[in-house]
Amino acid sequence: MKYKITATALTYIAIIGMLIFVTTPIATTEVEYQYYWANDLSESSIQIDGFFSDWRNITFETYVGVDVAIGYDDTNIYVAAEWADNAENDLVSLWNKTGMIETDEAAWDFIDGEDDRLAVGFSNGIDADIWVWTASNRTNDDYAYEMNSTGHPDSGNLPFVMNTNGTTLTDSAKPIYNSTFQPIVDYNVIPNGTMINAWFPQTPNGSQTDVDIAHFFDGANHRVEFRRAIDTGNEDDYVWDLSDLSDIYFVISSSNRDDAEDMEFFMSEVEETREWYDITVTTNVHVLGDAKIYSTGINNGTSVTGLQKIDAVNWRLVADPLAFPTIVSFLIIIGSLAVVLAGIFFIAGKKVGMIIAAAVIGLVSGVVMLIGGIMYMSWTTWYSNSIFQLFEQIEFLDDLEYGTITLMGSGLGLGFYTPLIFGGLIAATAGTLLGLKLYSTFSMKKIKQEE
Ligand SMILES: [Ca+2]
Ligand SMILES: [Ca+2]
Ligand SMILES: [Ca+2]
Ligand SMILES: [Ca+2]
Repeated sequence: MKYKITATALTYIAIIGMLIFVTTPIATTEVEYQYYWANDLSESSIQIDGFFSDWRNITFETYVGVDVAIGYDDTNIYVAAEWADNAENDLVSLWNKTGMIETDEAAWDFIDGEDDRLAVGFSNGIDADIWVWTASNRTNDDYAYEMNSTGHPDSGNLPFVMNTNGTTLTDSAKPIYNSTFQPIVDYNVIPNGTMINAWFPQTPNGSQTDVDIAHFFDGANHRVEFRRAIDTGNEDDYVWDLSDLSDIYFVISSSNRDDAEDMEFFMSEVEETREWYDITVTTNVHVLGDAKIYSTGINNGTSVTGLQKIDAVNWRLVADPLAFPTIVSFLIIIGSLAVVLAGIFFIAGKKVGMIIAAAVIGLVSGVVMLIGGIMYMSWTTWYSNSIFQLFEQIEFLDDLEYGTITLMGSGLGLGFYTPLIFGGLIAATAGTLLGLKLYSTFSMKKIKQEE
């Protein structure tokens, strides 16, 4: 009699467990919205080598024709930028001697250069750090040229020497070095038609060597990677905390065949960062593969609730027929058959049969959780990659045009752990009962034999 009661109880527990699993959220997830240019790269091990395989999981966005991604880890800030260009141009501007005006006063034409260039930086309206790459050798291969938003360079040797007697290359300026970078002592002896570089490379040092850089041109695209310590220790470098982007602006500028007249560029301000979203997402993945997402969020500090839900989104099951919900569905069908089997045994009064059926139910529930656990990592990866597209359908999030959704935590809700808890309990209890039953059966036989 006690086996009958136990088996009946186990069967009900198994059914209730599965029902709870089917009807409760599979994961309750907190999602924090971050702007694309504040990627936490702690897990990404970025190499400054001009290749972007190390950025493959990071969201790039396009501004002024440049695909750009920005991030940080505990010690560094990183920027990766890629833009289309059909030729690598690296010519600096030139002086061309056209004749003599007076005995010691030559006439010069300024010949525009053709230099490809990218400048990126951060600004808070007061402090700014701008990092410049040029294809020409007026900037160093290993370090970006560093300046502030008014074009004032960081201290230390600059990566170039401008060949001018003034502070500009034009406006009645003239070269002071000859073609071999020697000071010009006699302008008369330079033949007419002589071209002299308006820039010469120089090895940078000091605060001009804080930004590591690497470049690669593949014939169709320039790629540049930058890395700088968050805190360089130099007075002319601001300590940027990209994990708190309040009032920080990213600025960017690029050009094809720049005239190489100066190092000052108009920088486009990319994005304010005052808006910050904390989004709580509850998913309810039914075993047939539909998803419903309910969201509440905070927009600019204002709580936004009562949102649209997205239903009948045939995710996962469509993309991957062997996905988690499908396997769960399959196992639950087996479990249900086992329940029916248990019922038949129950009516027939077969104790061992009921316990075996209960054990099968328990094991099936346990396997649901096991497979669920195995699938969980890929599922959460897919989830974090895909959920932003779903968010875009939510009206209040329409303006979240740029960004990545970071999955901050997995569900601790009943839904996901129900099969483990119920399945584990049932399997353990049923297994123990089965063992006891077999033990007592064999003991009885032994006693009978001894008699
Ligand atoms: Ca790289
Ligand atoms: Ca070019
Ligand atoms: Ca610096
Ligand atoms: Ca600086």
